[in-house]
Amino acid sequence: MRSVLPLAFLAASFVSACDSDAPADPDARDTDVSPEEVRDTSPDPDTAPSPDADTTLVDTTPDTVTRVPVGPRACCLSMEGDLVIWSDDGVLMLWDSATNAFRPLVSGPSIAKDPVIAGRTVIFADNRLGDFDLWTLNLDETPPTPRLLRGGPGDQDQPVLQGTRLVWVGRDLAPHTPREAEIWTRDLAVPDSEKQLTSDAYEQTQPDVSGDKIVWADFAHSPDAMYIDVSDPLRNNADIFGWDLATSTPFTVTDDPSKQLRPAIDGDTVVWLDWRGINPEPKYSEFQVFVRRLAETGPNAERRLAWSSWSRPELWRRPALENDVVVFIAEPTTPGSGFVTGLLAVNVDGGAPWLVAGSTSVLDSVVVKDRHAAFVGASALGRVELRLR
Ligand SMILES: [Ca+2]
Ligand SMILES: [Ca+2]
Repeated sequence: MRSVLPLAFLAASFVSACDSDAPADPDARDTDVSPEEVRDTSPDPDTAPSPDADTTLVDTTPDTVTRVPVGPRACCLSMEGDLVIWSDDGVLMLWDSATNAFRPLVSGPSIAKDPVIAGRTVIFADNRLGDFDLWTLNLDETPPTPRLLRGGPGDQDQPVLQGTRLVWVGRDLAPHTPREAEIWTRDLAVPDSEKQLTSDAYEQTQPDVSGDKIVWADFAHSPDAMYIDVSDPLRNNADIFGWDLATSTPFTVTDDPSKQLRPAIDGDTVVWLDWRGINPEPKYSEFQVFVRRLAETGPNAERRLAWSSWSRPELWRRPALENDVVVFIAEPTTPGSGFVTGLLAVNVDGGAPWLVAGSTSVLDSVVVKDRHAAFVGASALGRVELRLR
């Protein structure tokens, strides 16, 4: 270790110096990534609304990609059927991919972010009352009118929604820092069903839900108890924890001593980004996609599905998971494709990842629903049928 550590810190400093105008490790909070710092604002020829827009993908992937032009700050999206909702510079946008019509759903002057949709219900975080609260609207209304769903001091944000099950992160207690972050949930169909699942001095973030199970990234075992924006490989060692609503008990997905973040759950299968075993330090040039089926325990229960070399932390995004297929944002390895990022898919049971769609700009988010994947990033938004392999 004596010979490794100085090298590690030298390398960490080097990364920090080279990347001084960007967050060293913004992976704990999507919304902390300043768009102008990490996203290419140049026109993206691959997403221009021309008939030839898709042809650049033909040689590398047979999947048909539908794309619409979006702004350089487009981020965070959700999908239900043909509808895709995302935040574009604080404005919530709605795209009906069946008719290729898109329009603003919630327009400033406040910032609307983190939209989720289930059925005709949309929930999002909005700071129009001074800090972020959870707001909701019904797409069947004309026009859909936002209503306050869950206010309170501090920020309430990062909602996830499956059916009527809502989960979010709330920093309700003063001084409302990440240390006060807790996981909250309620059933939208059941009055007075709100529950606070955590109560501690550590940061919880990036929740996801499937059925009775909720997972999140937890900083209880991290030296700083919360995400720290430094390029120190010994910091930010978050784990993946969860809560079973059926039994009202917590569970551990992984507490490996290295860093795990950005979990997604589908049924009893959980995937996340993982930095265990990556040498030499720092960890900031690579990441791995890991999986565990919750019924499996023991040394082989946590398995690596994919690995990607990428020195820009803004690429570390939450994988999407449905029916044992994981879709994640990474650097395509296809030579000469011109793609900066792409959607790659891999089966939970293993095998080589395949390219689903490529982008000439840096993608921000991916979701999968009903065998379709949707993605958004700098000047790029698309939806593609997910073909299995
Ligand atoms: Ca609030
Ligand atoms: Ca906490």
